Amino acid sequence: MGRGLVNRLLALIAACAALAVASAAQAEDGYRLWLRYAPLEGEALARVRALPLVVHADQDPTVALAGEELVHGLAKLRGEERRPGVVITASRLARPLPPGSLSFECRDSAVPPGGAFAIKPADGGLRISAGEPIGCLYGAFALLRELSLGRNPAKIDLDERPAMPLRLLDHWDDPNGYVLRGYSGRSIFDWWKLPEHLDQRLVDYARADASIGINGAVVNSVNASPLFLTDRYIPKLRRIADAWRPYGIRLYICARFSAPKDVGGLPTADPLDPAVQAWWKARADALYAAIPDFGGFLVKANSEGEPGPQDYHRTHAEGANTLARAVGSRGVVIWRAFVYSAEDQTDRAKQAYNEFVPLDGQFEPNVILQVKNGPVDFQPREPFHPLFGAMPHTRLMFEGQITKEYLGQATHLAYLAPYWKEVLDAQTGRGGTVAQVIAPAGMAGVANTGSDRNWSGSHFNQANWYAFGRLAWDPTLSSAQIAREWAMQTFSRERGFIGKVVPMMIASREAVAEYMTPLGLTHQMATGHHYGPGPWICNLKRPEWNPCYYSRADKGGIGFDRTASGSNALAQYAPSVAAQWADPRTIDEDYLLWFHHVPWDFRTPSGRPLWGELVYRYDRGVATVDEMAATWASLAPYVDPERFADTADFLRIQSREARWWRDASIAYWQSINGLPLPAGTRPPEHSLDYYKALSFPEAPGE
Ligand code: GCW
Repeated sequence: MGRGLVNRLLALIAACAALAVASAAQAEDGYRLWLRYAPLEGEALARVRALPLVVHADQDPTVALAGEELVHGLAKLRGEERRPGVVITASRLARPLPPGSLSFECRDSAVPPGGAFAIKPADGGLRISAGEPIGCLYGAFALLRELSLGRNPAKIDLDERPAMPLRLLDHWDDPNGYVLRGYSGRSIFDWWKLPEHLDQRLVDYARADASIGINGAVVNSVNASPLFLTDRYIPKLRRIADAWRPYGIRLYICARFSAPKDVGGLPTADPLDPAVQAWWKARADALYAAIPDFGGFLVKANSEGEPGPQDYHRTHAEGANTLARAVGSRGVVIWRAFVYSAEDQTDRAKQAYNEFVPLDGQFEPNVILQVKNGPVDFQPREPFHPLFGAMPHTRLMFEGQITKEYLGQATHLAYLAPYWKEVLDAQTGRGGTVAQVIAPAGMAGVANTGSDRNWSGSHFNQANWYAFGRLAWDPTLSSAQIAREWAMQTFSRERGFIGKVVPMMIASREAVAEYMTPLGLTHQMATGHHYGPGPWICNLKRPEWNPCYYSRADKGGIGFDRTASGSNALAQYAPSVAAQWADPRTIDEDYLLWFHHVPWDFRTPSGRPLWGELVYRYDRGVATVDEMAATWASLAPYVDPERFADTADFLRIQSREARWWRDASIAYWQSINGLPLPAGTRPPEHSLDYYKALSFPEAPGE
């Protein structure tokens, strides 16, 4: 081979390699989340090109990050390679800025602290002002979001402040990297390699959180290992806290209540024991010495076998207060209200209220009670938790589950903003909506992040992380608005895409509720994995772990009587709220079987008997999933091939499994009520025994 040919071949190989790198760089694997800043087009592009890059580089690391983000984001939106921009220092900012500049004022006493910001036209350009540097970072992300949505910079005029102080993610991650109820790979925290090695993913995570206003994360599971309270873990925690600080993310840990015994060498963990109190104080001091802005402790106590103050005949308040005094004004103790006992067999849905309402007023001021959205457990639909509004002297925080343990996990598409909004917007009848009740505290979401390249197990599950942050920032945002901004930033701004994908997202959660647990049924998932149907399960050692406990299905009817003739859980709600749900003939049907046991031939408002209505709802859920799959198929022209195919595959799984849910459930109800299927109904594909015999050793477990 002649030298010329060899050279040409080498050049060709190099060119191919370069192309491969370029296309790998373009690969849409979901890692960039909603922060893709895809190039604008047409007028929007021209307008953003006209904005000069002028960035005020303060000494503060958060302001520097805000500047970086703007430089990076604007360059991307302009379709340019990354450019440094024009950086002017704090001292030079006093000089007049070039007209049309984009500038920061991050210590503006006219703007309140705590993340608030304003973006206003100034000197022919725009100024982001904030009371504290973190407000500038939020402002930078907000500006980039507005521009990404195609907004005209000349018309941007924002004045925002977060609706609540704590906007947290709770990670149910174990020290060995296992994520409880995690469906997106392993933990993002690699405790084994920390503190020396900090994975870049943890920085990218903090940036994504900051972009939606999240300001704290609890790094370990509520079923807590005491390891996190040992000296050995302090440098690991510090390394993360240092990396997160510029993004405004405070680090919290779950504290195992028995830690004084487990790792403290004490004979007891009795919260009233002075040695135990001194131990907690010393632990808090050690944490604050390493991490001055440490957020505090989250505690799951006396719940599902976790240790707690009741092991020593102390109340939850006595337990919480011991930790709260140790932390003092430096942080908070978030105490979970998710308790239900094996002994109390009245109604699981009533137990948290019964346990905590009598303690109202007994908690230290830095204790916050964290209450799940509904009284049972993150089901596809639950009425709001009766504790909201019932403890006027205690700060209550909302706990939602982003990870979708009971809503199809990684594969089923369910956009959760409508779900959370249903609760946040609910009138408690005791001083406002749930969103108003929690405003002095905040919201925590059980995170869906993991080591998967796309972070959340599926591309659409990213929308739930996004929506959670946005709602904690502003619960008055509509589900559609959040879906729209997420989809535009994550996939495509094209009208043809947005006009179809947003309604598809909005319908998705209702579809899941209908093919899994229609008409207010609850907890019909199989034991362990909580993914597929198991309505027949009735032999678990704790009655309230059994689906049959919740359905109360028998020959005579179905549903849980929570009225005065039953458990009377209804009485835990304010009279105005209880009145809406008291009568099975007038209740919103979505809650019918949550509150009422009704005969199979009960006439529903639709005119159909209950059995017919139930089957109708299962079918409608299945049909909606089929429509979602068809909608997605029509969106191929707008979406990159990787993410298009991933989503199409998952929708195929969801279509098949929606039928599984419907068929297995109907087969089981029929075995109980002995009724024929309503005319024209497709019979279940298999026998009940077939569904009962299915087992899934490969499913993510508990
Ligand atoms: O949703 C249920 C889960 C448990 C979990 C518990 C809780 C951390 O099935 O795995 O345990 O709730 O919230 O404490």
